[in-house]
Amino acid sequence: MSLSTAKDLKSMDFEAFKSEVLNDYKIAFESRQASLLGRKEVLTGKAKFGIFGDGKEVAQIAMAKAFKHGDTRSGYYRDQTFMFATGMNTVQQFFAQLYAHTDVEAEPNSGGRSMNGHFGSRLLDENGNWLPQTDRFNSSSDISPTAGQMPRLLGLALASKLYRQNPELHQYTDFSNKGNEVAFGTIGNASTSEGGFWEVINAAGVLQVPMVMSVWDDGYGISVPAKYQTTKENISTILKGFNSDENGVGVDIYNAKGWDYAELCRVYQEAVEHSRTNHRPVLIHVNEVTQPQGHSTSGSHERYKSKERLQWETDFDCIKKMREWIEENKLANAEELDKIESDAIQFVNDSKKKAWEAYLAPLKQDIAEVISVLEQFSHTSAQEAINDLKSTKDAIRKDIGMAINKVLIATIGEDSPERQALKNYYSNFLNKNFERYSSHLHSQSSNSVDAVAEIKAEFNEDKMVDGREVVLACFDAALGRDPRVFAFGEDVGTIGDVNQGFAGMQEKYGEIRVSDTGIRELSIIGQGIGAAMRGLRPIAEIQYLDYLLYAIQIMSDDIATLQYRTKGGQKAPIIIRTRGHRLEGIWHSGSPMGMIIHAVRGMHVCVPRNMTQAAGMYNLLLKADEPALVVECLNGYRLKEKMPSNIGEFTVPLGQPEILQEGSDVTIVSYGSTLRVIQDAIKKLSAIGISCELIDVQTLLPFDSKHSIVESLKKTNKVVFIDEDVPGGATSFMMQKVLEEQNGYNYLDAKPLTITAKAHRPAYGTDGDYFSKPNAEDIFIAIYNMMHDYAPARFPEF
Ligand SMILES: Cc1ncc(C[n+]2csc(CCOP(=O)(O)OP(=O)(O)O)c2C)c(N)n1
Ligand SMILES: [Mg+2]
Repeated sequence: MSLSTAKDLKSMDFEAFKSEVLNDYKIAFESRQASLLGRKEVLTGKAKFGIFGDGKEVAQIAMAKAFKHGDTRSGYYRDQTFMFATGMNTVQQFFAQLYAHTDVEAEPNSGGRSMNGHFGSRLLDENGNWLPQTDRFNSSSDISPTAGQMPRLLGLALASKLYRQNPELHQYTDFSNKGNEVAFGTIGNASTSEGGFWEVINAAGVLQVPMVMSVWDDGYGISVPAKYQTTKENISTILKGFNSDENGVGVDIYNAKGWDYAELCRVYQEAVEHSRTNHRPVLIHVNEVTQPQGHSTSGSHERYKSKERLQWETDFDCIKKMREWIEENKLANAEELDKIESDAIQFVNDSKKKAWEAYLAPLKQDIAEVISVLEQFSHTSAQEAINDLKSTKDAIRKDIGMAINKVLIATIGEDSPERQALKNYYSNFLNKNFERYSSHLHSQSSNSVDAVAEIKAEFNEDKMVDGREVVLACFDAALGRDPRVFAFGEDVGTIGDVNQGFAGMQEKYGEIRVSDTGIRELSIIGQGIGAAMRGLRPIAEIQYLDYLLYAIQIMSDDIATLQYRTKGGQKAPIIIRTRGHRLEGIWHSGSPMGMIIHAVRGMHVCVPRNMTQAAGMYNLLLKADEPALVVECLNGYRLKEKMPSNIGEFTVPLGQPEILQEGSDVTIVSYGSTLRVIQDAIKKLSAIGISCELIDVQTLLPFDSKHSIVESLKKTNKVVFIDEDVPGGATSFMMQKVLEEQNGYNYLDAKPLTITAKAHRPAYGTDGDYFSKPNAEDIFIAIYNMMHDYAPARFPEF
């Protein structure tokens, strides 16, 4: 479609103008039809859930007109019209998602993984490499948590600022044309109640980034009206203080009515132009929006909207209003418009049918195939299974799985070639469905962390330096080597972070590369996510591990799911740097590693014991294309380490434990700051003849990819897992990995142990720490008792 602006519309000749308007009407009308038919598909059982963009069509047509190649969207489930108008989705693809078609050609948003209305364009090719972004329209991939699109939006907009202000980035023309791209956000009125919305609006005002935020305001959030959502029931009224004025630049606020095509085109044109040219965040409050079919297929809006409201929604339906406007302005008569509408109905119907047939075709093929395998089987259960499959209307893969399993259960003990053939078929079937439903938790590209070659650290001289100087030298090398690398966080800029890991880096590389942020952990991470999606290499710092909780939601919902939810269509190789485990008090010495690793499967989680290991992990991560969290040891910055001579190059591979000390009686598995405490205990144990093998896992995710720890158990036949997390935290995870996954239970002569911190947060002060966290004495006693149980004669009661 043509994407001329409202200004262009005026200068166009009448025929071109008319044809553009009618094309807009056609798209809006088709989108409405898609909503109406989509809902029917759910109600008749062909799809499981539906949420649609009815009532928002005209505003999105206007937004699409201002959207240019290279721009990016971060929005939510109401945006189908925008996706149609920009060509990022076809109507057929929209229905393919409704049916959960698992082919990314048919369903490019998510390969059938996300429910309908969760949009996203393919930013990667089938090998996981970046596609160009500047020659096309882009959409980041939607998530369901309301306002979850906000943090990422900030980073998408910030990337333009970096690309504009740092001339060294001008070479990356696939990602940006000198920062002229705008990031478009959309959000529902009720979702502006979320903290993330306010955090990002404020941060965008501080950062002055090209972000165009649209609020689709239908007065409700499911059933809850604006009265309970928004002060003064009006988001743009209360945002007025953000407007640029004599006190400075801010976020400029615009208003438009959701049914007023001409006004919407004008406002979008003006607001987006302002944002693009001046790199200014703007917010467009699109008011008087309707939701003709109610919130979703889960219920009807007659339950909570008054008769008057329902009547108003009918009268001010944007498509009805647009049609009236076209007729009033004599751009088309009723007959022409009727024709557009009937063609649109036909087109959407056809698209829906094609999507359904395309969705069914591979299923039918799978069913025919399994039936032919089952037909080889003489057992009665096979005939029953065939009958079940044949009699199930629109059978799905679950039915196939159930049918095969039923036959295998009925024929347990039968050793026939037919049964073997069915077992083979079953395992093939499970593999194919693993690919369909479980692939791409991590990068499968040639830049995955596993693909990066190991380069060992080298040491020319024995000079010892403070640990913080090692990470500093690593960051200095990274910033010097690659203009895409930039770092930011609280106190990262002027003072170079609270522990001086970036000391002097802002002076050396400029404020655009090394910067301070406000205290806003959620959007610090979002800043990194969006920038990483536009080809940059952000190092986002969270000052202390204890404050990662403010960001864990977006790490879990957005970063960790990104590759998975797009079936390899998008990536955000952000590095999150933080420090933790041990220092002082309830909020400066937490080590909630179990909580973190359970929340962020899909990311890597590194727990380096010292700054040299940390530096090697940063070097590796910067060569790879995957997101990771690195938790440095808070009490390690002043400990002395040797400076590697190849500080910018050496890598520490992920998922490879290191044996720090060899021993023969007990295997101790741990990581991070605790290792130093364990080393004290080991000395005491060794003095009385207990030999410990100490293993540093180095990374919790991935965990010991080559199953090396079990080798130690084969020798010691005893294992202890130690950390500073709560009981049953990350130690239980390590235990499951070693005993179950690596079959370590086979080699045990003693009950496996975990030694952890107490269930409460650590108390303040040296004694608080001593009695809250595992100490050398606790560890000594626990391991001694283990040896006593095993060999009481040699090791009498403690
Ligand atoms: C964090 C979170 N809380 C609750 C929900 C459930 N939920 C989905 S949509 C919605 C209402 C959103 O209303 P609004 O932002 O006005 O968007 P609209 O649907 O009206 O366009 C709610 C509560 C959710 N998805 N995420
Ligand atoms: Mg709403």
